[in-house]
Amino acid sequence: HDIILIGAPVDSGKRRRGCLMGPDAFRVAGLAEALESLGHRVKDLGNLCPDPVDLPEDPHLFGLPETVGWTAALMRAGKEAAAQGFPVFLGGDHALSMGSVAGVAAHAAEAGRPLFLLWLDAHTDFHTPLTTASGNLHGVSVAYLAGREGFEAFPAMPAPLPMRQVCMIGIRSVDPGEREALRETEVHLYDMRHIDEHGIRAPLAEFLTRVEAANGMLHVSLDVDFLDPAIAPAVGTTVPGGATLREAHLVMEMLCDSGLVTSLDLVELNPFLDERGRTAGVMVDLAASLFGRRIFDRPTRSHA
Ligand code: DIR
Ligand code: MN
Ligand code: MN
Ligand code: MN
Repeated sequence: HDIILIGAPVDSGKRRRGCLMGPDAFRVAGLAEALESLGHRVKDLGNLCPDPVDLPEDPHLFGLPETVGWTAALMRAGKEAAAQGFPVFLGGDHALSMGSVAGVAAHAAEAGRPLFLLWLDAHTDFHTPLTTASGNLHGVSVAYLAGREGFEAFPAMPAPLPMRQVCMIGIRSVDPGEREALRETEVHLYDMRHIDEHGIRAPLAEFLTRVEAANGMLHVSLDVDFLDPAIAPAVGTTVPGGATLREAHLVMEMLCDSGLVTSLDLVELNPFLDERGRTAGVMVDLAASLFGRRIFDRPTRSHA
C-alpha cells in the first residue's frame, strides 16, 4: 500500500487532556518503520491543525468550536488522502472520526462505492449533542456519521452512513440514550457477551462477507479502550473486560487477509497515562498485523 499517516492531535473531545500527544507517541513507537518493514510505502504528513471557526462555546458541550474546526480540517484531509492512498489517522481522541470518516465517505461516494465502518470500541459513541450527559464530543462520532439530528454546528456530513453498513465489536459501556437510539437502527453490534459466547471470529467474518459482496470500501476505527485495560492502560476511559491481545491480533490479521480495508483510525491513546510506551507499542503492533505482519504465512482462504 501507499500509506499516508495523518497526525490528528485532537484533544477537545473530552475533558481529560493528553491525546494531543498521541500522534508523536505512535511515531516514537515506530509505526512508520514497522509498516515500511512490511513492504509498504509510508508518507507522514505531520500533524494537522483544526480550522479556525467563528462559533461560541456551548455551555452544555465541552470544546465545541475546536471540535467543529477539527471535523472540517480532517474531512478535507481525509477525502484528499483517500484518493491518493491508504490514510491512517493518528489520534487524538475519538472525536477525530467525525472528520476522518466523513472525508473518506465523501471519497467513496465519488467513487460510487458504499463505505462500511468497523467500530472497535468499548463504547458505541452514538450520543448526539442533544442527548450527551457528559458533554464530551468523543461520544457522538457515530451519530454524526449516521446523520442523526443535533449537529447543526458541524459541517454537513457529505454522505451519511446507513447504520446497516456499521459493525461495532467490543461494546461494554452504553448509556441509556444511546441504547434506545441504537435499537431503532440496523447496526450490527457485537457486545462483549457475544464475543464470550461465540468468539470474535464469527461476527467479523460475517461482516467482511457483506463488505465484499457489496464491493465496499472499509474504514476501521480502533479505540484503545476496545482492548482490555490490563494490556492497554493508556486511555482516559478504561472499561474492564475488553478484548485480549490475541483477539485483537486475530481481528487485525483477518482484516489483512480480507484485503478490504481502505482506511484506519488509531484513537484515544493518552501517552500521559502510559507505562513507558507500552500501550503505544501494542497499537503499533496491531497496526502492523493489519498491514501484513504475521507469525507464519497461512494458506490464503476467505474469511467465510
Ligand atoms: C461516553 C463516551 N458514553 C460519554 N465515552 C467514550 O461521555 O458520552 N469513551 N466514548 O471512550
Ligand atoms: Mn470511542
Ligand atoms: Mn471508547
Ligand atoms: Mn473513549
